Amino acid sequence: MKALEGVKVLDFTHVQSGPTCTQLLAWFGADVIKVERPGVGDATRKQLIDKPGADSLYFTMLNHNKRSIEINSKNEIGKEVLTKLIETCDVLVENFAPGALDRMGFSWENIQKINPRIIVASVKGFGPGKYEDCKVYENVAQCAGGSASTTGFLDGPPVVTGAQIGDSGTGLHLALGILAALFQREKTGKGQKVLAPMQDGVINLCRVKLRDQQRLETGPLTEYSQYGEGIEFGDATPRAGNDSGGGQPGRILKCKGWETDPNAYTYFITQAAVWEKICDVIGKPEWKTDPDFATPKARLPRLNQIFGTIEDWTMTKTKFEVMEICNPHDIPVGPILSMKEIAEDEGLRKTGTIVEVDHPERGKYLTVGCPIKMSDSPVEVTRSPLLGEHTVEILSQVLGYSGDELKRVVASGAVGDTEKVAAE
Ligand code: CAO
Repeated sequence: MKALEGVKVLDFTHVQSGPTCTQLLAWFGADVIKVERPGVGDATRKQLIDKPGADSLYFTMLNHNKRSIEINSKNEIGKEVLTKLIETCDVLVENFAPGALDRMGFSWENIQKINPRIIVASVKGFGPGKYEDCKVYENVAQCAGGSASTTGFLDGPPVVTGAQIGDSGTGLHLALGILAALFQREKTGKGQKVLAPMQDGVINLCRVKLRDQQRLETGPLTEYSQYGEGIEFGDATPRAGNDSGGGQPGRILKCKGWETDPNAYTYFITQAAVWEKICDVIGKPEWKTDPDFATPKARLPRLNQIFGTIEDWTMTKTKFEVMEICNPHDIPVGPILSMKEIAEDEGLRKTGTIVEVDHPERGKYLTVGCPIKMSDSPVEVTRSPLLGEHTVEILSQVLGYSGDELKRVVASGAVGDTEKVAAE
């Protein structure tokens, strides 16, 4: 038994934002039917190719546990098949450019007429307003959502983050909206429209930076490094390097080996509750009673000196030794783990967060499994589908096409290469 068993999802998504959402729904147990353009499929299948002839890691890592059907949504018979899928499914998820679904003839009004219980969930770059018609990719959303302007160092340009907060972040937001809409449908019997604009999702994740924007009105942001450095604040939340975003000052500090290893660093948080223990660990017991260091307020203008001294200590240890020494004292620290270290982490493999999957075209590869763990809805990650792998299965088992009806649909070419599909 899985949490979403019995829920059918018509997955009209492509690239990253939409597919991350439907992949989560599939991991929760929904039957996710991915509709792809005949002969072409999701553009990511053939992007960033590492093994000629095989679906890319970009595609395989975003489309596990789904079934694939090829349908030309601009062809009359293709539209007939899609209409039947809309009748049958509980949720339609899409992240086409604005207006694309309407141009196919599937406006919200038309979809509601076909199936009033269906939930139509969309990712768009922007919400209603002057940018609503724009196409958007990850980094555009990071820039328009306040992330880039607040990431990086004060003396450098805005920086985008490696975490795909615009795409995968919005996919998560959308999944949450879909689940809430399914829950509401239990009481109302009606579907609804769910919209997750990427800009809004990024702004939601940058909430603390809007907090700081408003705090600027009443004075400098004392936990930012620039405060201790005597650099004046402007009128917008500045870039804060690796300063902690919360009320407990923190920094990234060098560890043993930093000269040659780009990831020999630790994050170190000088949480007030454990300040005295930090003083003992780094060999500065006198700071416990020194009025310049004894209170959080007194420490704020001296953060560069404090973290400089802590770094003198961390540089004598590896990032893992720092962790082993600090953890027993409840001092919050974290090693900067490289993707190589994460890929090799046995603990993450045991919990199913890093998973090895076998694929007929590319062999074994690593992926990120479901990051949400449920005690009564276990996740087994299965490989992504080949293009149109389930076309016949879905036409016959889900939509009930058989005999001459099935032959008519296949012969039309609306569901992929006629000969190939007929052979199946
Ligand atoms: N059969 C026939 N046509 C199909 C089809 C199918 N199965 N699936 C898609 N198409 C058509 C669409 O109808 C559209 O045609 P029209 O422009 O004539 O209406 C066309 O394919 C292209 O769709 P698109 O505009 O969505 O795709 P794109 O590659 O040009 O743009 C993207 C990609 C991501 C910029 C755009 O889809 C978008 O802005 N999406 C919303 C925001 C989003 O999710 N961005 C994140 C993507 S992840 O980085």
